Amino acid sequence: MEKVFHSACPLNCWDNCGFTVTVEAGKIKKIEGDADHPITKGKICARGRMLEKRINSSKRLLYPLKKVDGQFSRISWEQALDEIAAKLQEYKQRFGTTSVLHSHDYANGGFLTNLDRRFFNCYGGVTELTGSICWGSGIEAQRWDFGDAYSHAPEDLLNSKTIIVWGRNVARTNMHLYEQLQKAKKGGAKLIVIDPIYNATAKIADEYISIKPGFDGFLAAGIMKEIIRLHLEDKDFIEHYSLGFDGLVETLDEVMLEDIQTYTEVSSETMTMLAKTYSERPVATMLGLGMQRYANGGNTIRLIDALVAISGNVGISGGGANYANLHVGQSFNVEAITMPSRKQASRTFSMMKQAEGILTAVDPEIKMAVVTCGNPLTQIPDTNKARKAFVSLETLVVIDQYMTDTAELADYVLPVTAAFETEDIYYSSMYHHYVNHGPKLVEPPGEAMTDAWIWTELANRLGFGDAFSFTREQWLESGLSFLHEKGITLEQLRQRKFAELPVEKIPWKEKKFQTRSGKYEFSSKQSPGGQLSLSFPIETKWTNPTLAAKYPYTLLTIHPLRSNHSQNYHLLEKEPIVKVEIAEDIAEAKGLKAGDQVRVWNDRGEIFGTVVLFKKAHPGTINIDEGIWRKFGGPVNLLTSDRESDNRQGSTIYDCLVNIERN
Ligand SMILES: Nc1nc2c(c(=O)[nH]1)N[C@H]1C(S)=C(S)[C@@H](COP(=O)(O)OP(=O)(O)OC[C@H]3O[C@@H](n4cnc5c(=O)[nH]c(N)nc54)[C@H](O)[C@@H]3O)O[C@H]1N2
Ligand SMILES: Nc1nc2c(c(=O)[nH]1)N[C@H]1C(S)=C(S)[C@@H](COP(=O)(O)OP(=O)(O)OC[C@H]3O[C@@H](n4cnc5c(=O)[nH]c(N)nc54)[C@H](O)[C@@H]3O)O[C@H]1N2
Ligand code: SF4
Ligand SMILES: [Mo]
Repeated sequence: MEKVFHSACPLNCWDNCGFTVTVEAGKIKKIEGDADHPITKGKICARGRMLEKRINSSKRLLYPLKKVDGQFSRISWEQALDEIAAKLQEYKQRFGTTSVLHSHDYANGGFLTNLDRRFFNCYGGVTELTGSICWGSGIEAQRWDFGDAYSHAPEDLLNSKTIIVWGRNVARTNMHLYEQLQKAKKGGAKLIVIDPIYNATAKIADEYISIKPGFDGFLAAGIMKEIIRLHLEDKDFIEHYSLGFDGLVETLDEVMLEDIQTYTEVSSETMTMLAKTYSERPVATMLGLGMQRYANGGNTIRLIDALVAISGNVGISGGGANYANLHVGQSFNVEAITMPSRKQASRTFSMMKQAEGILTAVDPEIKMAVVTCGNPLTQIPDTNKARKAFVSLETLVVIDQYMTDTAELADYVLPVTAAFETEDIYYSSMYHHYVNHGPKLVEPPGEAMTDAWIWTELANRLGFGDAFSFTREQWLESGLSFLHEKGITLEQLRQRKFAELPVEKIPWKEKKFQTRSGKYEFSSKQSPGGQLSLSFPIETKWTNPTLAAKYPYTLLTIHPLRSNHSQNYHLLEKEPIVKVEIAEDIAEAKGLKAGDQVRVWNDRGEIFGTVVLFKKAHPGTINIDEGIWRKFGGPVNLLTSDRESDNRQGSTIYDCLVNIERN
């Protein structure tokens, strides 16, 4: 007999959809959208539906594996846990706890995936990762400007006169925003898309502005120069609620509009048009993550924030510099789960520099790494360096559902449950402010166990089992403790499927900011961010002409349509290939046509693939989607750099010059 249950999408995504899941004879049969969900309203994407395949696939890891003489063989949980615990004990005694690295990303939005941090804190504190390849530069930038990164509630978009989608691939990555855009357009709002790629969102825009990758900060500066020249700035906001406007003006004075036109390859008329548009409030700016993955990423977001602020679009309905919504995550008691007070030692590497850290750390060296919710061999920059680093470890433990590029290098691979095989709550600090509940619906295959069980078993062996003697219910309840007074409890979530979190719908409405000064900080010598600067990406003809002569094209590596990063490629019906999308001018210059086999390379590596012509892409632009497994010819991170961005919290993976030739 079929039965239908509620659940939620676990994938790292803007949308955090509500699901209905059909179960028959103990198996997941079908995943659909939950029509009751107030934001996602019954619609989900192919990645969500494909979770059925991810759960039921015969390629799932079923047993603990140990590598001996280069070959994996099945071992018992008892043996795996005893041996891993013994290694952890040995490294702690011989070298200290920071000789162990915890490498992770955020592949599963379940709250209890945070228990990995509890484990490593109770162990004594390991080498941890800071910053983020994903959104790090922009988050840090908004902390400097506003004090935190908050967005307007999705429904507020319908109050906007103009919506500017700036570097977000909405139709592909954020489907419910795409629906909102269509609705807003029907209601009369104007849609402008700024992106080097003429993507599906650009196609529905009233204006599409093609920009040279990495130069959005300059574009924002150009628009601000025009706003000031035309006396369109919001003087009241600047005078009463901000700090450092003079510093901003000084920065803007450093560059002429003509130069901005040259760098951005956007006309000055367009900048004037945008200046006028921004002054006709309310304008909602929907920032994406693409444009901050450059060496100047922090300054880029700061300059766009400044544009939103001087045009009077902060704290008003229909406005906002909407980038992420950390207020969502702040609703949960994360510390109750991670127990930071138990940490005695600490060392950090940035997420971007984890391979470099493994290769160069001394006192202590990194002896062991444990990978959770991440696939660094595919997803972190500079794959050749990553491979060298992860291979160099004495002990590598990977906890995953599949034999990924990273798992293949491991000494121990531990099979973990997937969503629907265990209860959790799901939220995303990216778009909307609802938390969703996901019950346990089916038994895991083989001997796959929950992350929580693995940590508990290891903790028992290492003598801190007391910190793990709780049930899943107790942990979930303590994570929800800030919300109990609002009536949000696990029991309530189980019954109602989701809950609206007490998150400000129009952030900064009172114009009281969370910066040290309490004001919006454009640029200030006292502020932690200091002076704003107009800076370049690092791999350009302006900053490195020799490199640009050798590698004349900009490589973007955007998120794939049908996969969440590396999670779905191996489940697609047709075996994936590396598609090399090239702008028309490159095809012409190199005499390439669709279907040609090419090599794309730079000093860091090379990748081979098949040409796809990129209609109306910004001249000189190539894209290869991220996430492709090594066995399918990837990953494109073979070409990207592990440099950190200007504020050191973000990656520079799109700041990447390459060359291309027929293979
Ligand atoms: N289908 C799908 N959806 C996803 C994901 C996925 O893997 N697959 N991943 C999820 C995750 S973790 C994230 S972080 C989000 C990311 O969501 P997005 O921010 O939408 O995605 P990105 O692929 O990072 O790139 C966004 C856009 O930035 C543009 N871009 C690149 N460089 C520049 C630039 O210099 N200037 C401007 N203006 N635009 C630029 C690209 O052309 C692209 O259109 O998506 C989430 N949703
Ligand atoms: N070149 C390039 N590189 C990029 C990006 C880009 O745009 N271009 N995007 C970056 C971005 S935005 C992000 S967010 C990162 C994503 O990087 P990752 O999070 O590393 O990538 P994923 O492929 O989503 O997932 C990693 C692994 O987690 C496993 N997993 C899923 N659920 C669980 C669980 O419950 N427990 C455990 N232990 N494992 C689980 C999956 O099976 C998968 O193998 O990649 C970054 N890398
Ligand atoms: S991947 Fe994103 S859009 Fe797709 S179902 Fe999951 S949350 Fe929804
Ligand atoms: Mo991400």
